[in-house]
Amino acid sequence: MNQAAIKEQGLSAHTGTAPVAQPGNLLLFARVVSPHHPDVLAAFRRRSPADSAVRYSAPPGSHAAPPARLQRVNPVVRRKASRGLTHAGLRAPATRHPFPTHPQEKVLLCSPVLVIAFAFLLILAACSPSSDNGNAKKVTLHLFTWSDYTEETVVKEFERRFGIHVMTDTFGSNEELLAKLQGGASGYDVVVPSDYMVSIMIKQGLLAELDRSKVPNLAQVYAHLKGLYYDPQNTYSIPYLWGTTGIGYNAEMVSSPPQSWQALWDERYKGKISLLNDEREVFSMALRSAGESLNTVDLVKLEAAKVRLMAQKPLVKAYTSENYDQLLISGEVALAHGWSGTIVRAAAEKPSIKYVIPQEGGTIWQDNLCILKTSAHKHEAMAFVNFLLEPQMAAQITTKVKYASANEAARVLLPKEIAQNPAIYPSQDTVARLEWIKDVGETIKAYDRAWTELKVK
Ligand code: SPD
Repeated sequence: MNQAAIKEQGLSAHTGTAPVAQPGNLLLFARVVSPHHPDVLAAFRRRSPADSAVRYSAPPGSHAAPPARLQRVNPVVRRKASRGLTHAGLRAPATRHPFPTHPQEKVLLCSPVLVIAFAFLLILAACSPSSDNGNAKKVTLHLFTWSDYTEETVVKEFERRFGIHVMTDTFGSNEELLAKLQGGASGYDVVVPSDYMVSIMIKQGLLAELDRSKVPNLAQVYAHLKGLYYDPQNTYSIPYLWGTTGIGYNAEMVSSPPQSWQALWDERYKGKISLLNDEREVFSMALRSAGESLNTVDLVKLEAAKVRLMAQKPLVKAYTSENYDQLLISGEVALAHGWSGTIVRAAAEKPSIKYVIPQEGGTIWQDNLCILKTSAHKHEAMAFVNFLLEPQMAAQITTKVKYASANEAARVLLPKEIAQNPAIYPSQDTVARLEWIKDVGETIKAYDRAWTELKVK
């Protein structure tokens, strides 16, 4: 990280700690094998950043690190282990061997051959590209976020200003995010769960408490978006982007603008309807279409919603959260259950596409920047979170992704057609018809069963 950026963020400098060559260690090697022995050289090479344990840190902007890989290898642990550091960043106590104990060893230690070998190894270690001697390795932050949620120029600017790489992986639903983390994906630093998922992740102990003094831009977040039910003190989450769930439609393909969720059961649009591939969102739509709360824990109501969704299934072309904008643009679907920003983006490409929130109301949601408890780069992660909330950056992100920024100061920097677009920044009246998805506790198992039945049958 460059020094100015470190100062700006009040971060402590990472100077690279572990000298590779430890004379005691080298002598221990020398006691048992020749310094030219391939094993000795290999022992040094293993410290190289080009080592396979760390090689997945691809260049910035690359999407090359598959989560499965992250599950297999926690590079931080491996890297620290190879430098003799514990996971907590402390130096592991050196193993002290009784030395020298044998008269022959004393002779060996005095031999000129050994002195030369020792000098050779010291030079080798000093020249090794893996040496940490003063050359701090660039930190790579791993961001796990929604697809189509990143503004590349903003990320590049962060990398340039802070000297930190950012690698991005994406997910399509909160449940996918949670499943990957529960499945052991351990290399991520910053994640972007929605409201109810923040509360679940807090309960499961997955999130780190934030040092809010490192996120001064939190002060610029709209007061009504802070301290929400899922994290009342914003101890673990920083509001990022928010939006609504409604229907995107192609006005050239439907007889009239849909007023009700019932439009998604209209036989005339058989095969021309897409639904989000998102358990809670799909049940929210089905529950609200019957006038129920989208957080019902009443199993009878939930079952009735499932029956309605089953009946609707033959009309549905696809359950997708990732390409319904393209389906709308290409005319493959006429009606898409979807998120505000994604549909506004489609509308920017094809003006006959519109967005509506049905009269029965639907979901309001907020996605949040959180740092995982397992993150090895919490200071850098907080710098990143704060950076994304700089008004200029936040405005740039919203201009691209078309979701409302939580940053109040960003709104005045937005082009008028975004700042005043009611599909992006809905009116108070619209918001009054909307409901937040909440953690339904144990009832989630019934939702999971119903969702699985719907998807497999
Ligand atoms: N393509 C990005 C969409 C982000 C949507 N987050 C919304 C979650 C609502 N439950």
